[in-house]
Amino acid sequence: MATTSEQAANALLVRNVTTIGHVDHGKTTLMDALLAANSIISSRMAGKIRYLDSREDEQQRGITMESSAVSLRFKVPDPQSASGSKTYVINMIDTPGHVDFSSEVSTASRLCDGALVLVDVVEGVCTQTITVLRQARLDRLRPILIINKLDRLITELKLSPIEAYHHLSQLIEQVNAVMGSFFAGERMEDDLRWREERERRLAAKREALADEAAADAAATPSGSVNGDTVPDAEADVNDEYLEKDDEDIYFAPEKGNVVFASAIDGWGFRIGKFAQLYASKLGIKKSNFKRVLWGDFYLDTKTKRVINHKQLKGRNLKPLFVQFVLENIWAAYDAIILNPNPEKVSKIVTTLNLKIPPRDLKSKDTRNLLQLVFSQWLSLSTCITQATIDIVPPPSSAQLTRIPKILYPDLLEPTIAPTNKLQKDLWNCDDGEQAFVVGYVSKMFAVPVKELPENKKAAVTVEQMRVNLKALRERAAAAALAATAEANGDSTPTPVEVSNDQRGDSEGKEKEDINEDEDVLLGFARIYSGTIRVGSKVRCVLPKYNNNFPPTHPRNIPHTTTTIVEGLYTMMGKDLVRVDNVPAGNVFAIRGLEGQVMRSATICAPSRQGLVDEEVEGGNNEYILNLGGVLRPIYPIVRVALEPRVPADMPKLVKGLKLLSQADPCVETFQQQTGEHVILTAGELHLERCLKDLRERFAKVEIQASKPIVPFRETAVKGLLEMAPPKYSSKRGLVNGSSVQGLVKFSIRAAPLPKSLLEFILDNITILKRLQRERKNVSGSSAEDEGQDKGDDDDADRERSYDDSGETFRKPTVRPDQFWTALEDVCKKAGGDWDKGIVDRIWTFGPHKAGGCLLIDARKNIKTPNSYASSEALNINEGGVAEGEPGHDFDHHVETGFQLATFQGPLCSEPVEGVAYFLESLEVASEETRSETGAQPNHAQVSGSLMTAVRDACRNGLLDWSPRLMLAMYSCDIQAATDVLGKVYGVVAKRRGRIVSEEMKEGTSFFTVSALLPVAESFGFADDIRKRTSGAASPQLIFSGYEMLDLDPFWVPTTEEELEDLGEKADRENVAKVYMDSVRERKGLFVDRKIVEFAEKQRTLKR
Ligand SMILES: Nc1nc2c(ncn2[C@@H]2O[C@H](COP(=O)(O)OP(=O)(O)OP(=O)(O)O)[C@@H](O)[C@H]2O)c(=O)[nH]1
Ligand SMILES: [Mg+2]
Repeated sequence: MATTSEQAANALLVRNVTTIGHVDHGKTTLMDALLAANSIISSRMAGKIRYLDSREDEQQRGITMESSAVSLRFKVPDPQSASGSKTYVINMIDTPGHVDFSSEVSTASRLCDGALVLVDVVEGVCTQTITVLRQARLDRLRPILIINKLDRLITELKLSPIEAYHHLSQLIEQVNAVMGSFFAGERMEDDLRWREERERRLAAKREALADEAAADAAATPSGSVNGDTVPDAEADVNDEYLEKDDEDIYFAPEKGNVVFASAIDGWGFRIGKFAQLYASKLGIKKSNFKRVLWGDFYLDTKTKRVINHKQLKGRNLKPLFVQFVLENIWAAYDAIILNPNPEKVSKIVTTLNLKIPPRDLKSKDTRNLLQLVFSQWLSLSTCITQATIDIVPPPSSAQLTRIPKILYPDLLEPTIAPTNKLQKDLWNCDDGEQAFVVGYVSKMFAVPVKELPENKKAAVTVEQMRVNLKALRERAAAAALAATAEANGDSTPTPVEVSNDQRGDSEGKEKEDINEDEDVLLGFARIYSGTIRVGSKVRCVLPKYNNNFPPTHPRNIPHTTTTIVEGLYTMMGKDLVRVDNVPAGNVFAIRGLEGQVMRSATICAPSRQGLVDEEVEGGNNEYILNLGGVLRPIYPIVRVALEPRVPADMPKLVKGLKLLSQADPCVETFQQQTGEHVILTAGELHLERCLKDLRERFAKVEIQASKPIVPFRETAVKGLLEMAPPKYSSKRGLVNGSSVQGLVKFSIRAAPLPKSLLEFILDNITILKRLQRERKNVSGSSAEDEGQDKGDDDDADRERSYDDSGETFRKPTVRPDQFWTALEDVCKKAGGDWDKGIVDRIWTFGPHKAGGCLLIDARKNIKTPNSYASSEALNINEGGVAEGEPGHDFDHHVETGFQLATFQGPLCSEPVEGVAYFLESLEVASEETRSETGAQPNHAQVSGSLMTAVRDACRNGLLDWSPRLMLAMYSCDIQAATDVLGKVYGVVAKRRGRIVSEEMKEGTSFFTVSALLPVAESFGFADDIRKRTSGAASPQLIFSGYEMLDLDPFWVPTTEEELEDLGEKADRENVAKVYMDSVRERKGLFVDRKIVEFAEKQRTLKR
């Protein structure tokens, strides 16, 4: 019997693949077909039960929410091997397509070498299709395009074969356009890097030559050396830029990386299949025929030769693909379900040499018949398996290109030479006794303890019997099937019986007391080199471990732990199969990491033996490596506060939250300073799933959730007409203030940033953050730093970093070292106030020292103004304060006041963006005045009051302009048919969204509508739209940044016209004020609201 250890001994026979694609494009349905072929489910149920959607809510909603894995085995005929066949193990991970769960895609793609990219033939390329393709490209997965739901073209859209052909070629073109855009992006980067590299080399060469020349000159004093005469280094350096070939990134049916399928009807094919069927009939070599079966090639009926479109000469011929492929499929659909015709059906069955029981042929259940015919003729599982084996490389060769990319994310070359034993083992996927063991756990998932195979003996035996019985039956059928296929000259991979066999019974005995309801956390992992063994001791390297330092370095010590491997399993969807060891190249589940690993980790050991005790301490450390943390492609943005319905359940909730945050990489949980427990999720659907999990699995208590808390931003603009005259002084935004007893006086001026400047800063915010981090390290505030580094559990730390949650990741537009010069350029272009050398006077950014606000030191009477840019060069202390010089005594407090004011703006205490504050003057009262005032406040009092005074001045300065709220926005693409389009618009408008574009999808009656929608209005949007359009449209919301709501929240109608327009009661309320007040209310701030005291209708006197 095949056990994991045996079958996987040869890593050449392993393939690790994930299904990816937009939501509802049929990933899970496709997996059903594969599971049926492995007799895990019955083939009748395939496509209907969506077996891998094992959660109740997944089944109910028909949406996958968690990725799940299965190990499948297929026997493929192989004339070269002694037994005449080879058994391949295909580890498949099914991922969700909904954007809320896209972190599941990134965790899965880390573990795989290939990807089945599903695209619904009718919906075409959708937002998530692009996202997942990019993910696959980044992780260097070999993709196979699966164009699914072909049946819809026949039964729903009722296209003719030739129309369908054009539709298909357009679709493939679209997908290729996406691939091409990635490639172009990479090339640009590559090109840029190549240029830099070349410049560097040239410079080095010039330098060397100059040195030589100088040396010569020194030897012969009479010779004159002058910089210009240095020979041109240019000519020597090989400056050929090697154009990268982009051929291999595209999908093309003739290359065998495109599958045409209908997962629900259980069929799929690559053109090779049809080439094989017809080549001999036409007397053309199969390989030649395959090259022309897709594309504009035709069969000349007279000469019986294949011609291209130039030779067509106006004749009306059909492309080969239409003639030999599509028409056959269309005919079968027509005869079987569209216009049932038993005679035609039996003709088809005999022509194709299929074995269909007469009972089924006669049955009224035409769908069943359709599936029977097609699954024998164009078996989906056979096609997918064969494509996977052909296209996806085995781990041993895949790792050669994938691991270097993981270790050096900037790498553009396919691979580089290994530099040590560790790398050598990894590149080669070495599973030998002495190979270093390196595995990567990409996520943790929770399994009820009673579901573990070692704990469900009895259940499994019954199950096992069923499986075995079924397997017997299915095997007979499969044999028949293989016979047919072989008759057709097809190399059919036949499924191998599943071994749900129980291994490692000895370990099973050391069973702990099982608490029926408990969950255990398992790691979802892939082993890249060596063999991992149950019972061995391994080292867990946590994501914050820095590969540049040795493991003994104080920075790294907190980020490694050791643990004993308690159990290893291969996965069968929700079932696990226990194994003793797992060799390199496989995907598996591991038990024993609970409490050690939060979410992801690298597992290392020096050999199969595991860690021997003395090695833990020191000695050989070469095997230790961090394969990196999981990238977070989306930021969680929906935030709710939770509390248990029964207050006494609080500890259970806290424990549950901890488990949840471990089991789900995309959820953040922490306790706010107010004591509230808060979770941050990617979206509404994700939130629902988290709450369900908390209630039913992790906390098992009733939980109340607050209304979702949505982030806002505050800003100010120059109002068009309506701005009142400046409030505080003659100049707009200028506010004077002073500390207690007027000992320190200052004036500070707020001004809206020009758009270009703000955009530049926001684009490059990551650079600011980096500068900030570097500065922190230099200034030696290491105590704080260490504290932050220590744990992922540091709630305060996390809260801080998520207070500015809802950032979208923007790619910097400049390199860090060009930041200041580029900033200067932008300022110059902005002109006016900004073109007066402010860059050198930028003191700091805010909030959090890296945000969309500026503090500018505009004091005239100071010698060295505070400057972020130059302090960076000089390494002046944090914050850029040139201490020691007169006039700078209180700078630190001014800065803090600024940070406070920008972190909590005047409208509703949300962060401020796009405002600059100029510190115009700051005067400290002289000693004499101080003594005159009598009672001396101490320094702390002065500085404290100064801080608040600056904060208030900044806030008032902003309000002196026309304040604005900025709303977090979702972008969404909605696909809708023409008849429901109006309703879609209605729903979007009602929720204050706006349509950005609308496009008709060619060849269909579908429109793709792109809209922007405020996050605050988005709750229930998806449901609403689904209801209004009776399920025809289902949008996905993706956070797209902030957008200004151009309305002053304090605005009230004043002129008569406005009053007439809006009515005194302002029926149509000021939306900005409504948002502002709702946030204020939540935060317990002052809300200016008319409260109706006597809610009686006033009578008119006349009556
Ligand atoms: N007509 C037709 N419908 C299909 C086909 N494949 C899947 N479907 C249907 O499409 C819907 C979605 O299928 P799933 O397999 O759940 O899609 P998915 O890609 O796994 O969806 P998520 O996991 O939620 O992203 C189901 O109602 C299927 O019955 C197909 O080939 N033809
Ligand atoms: Mg699914």
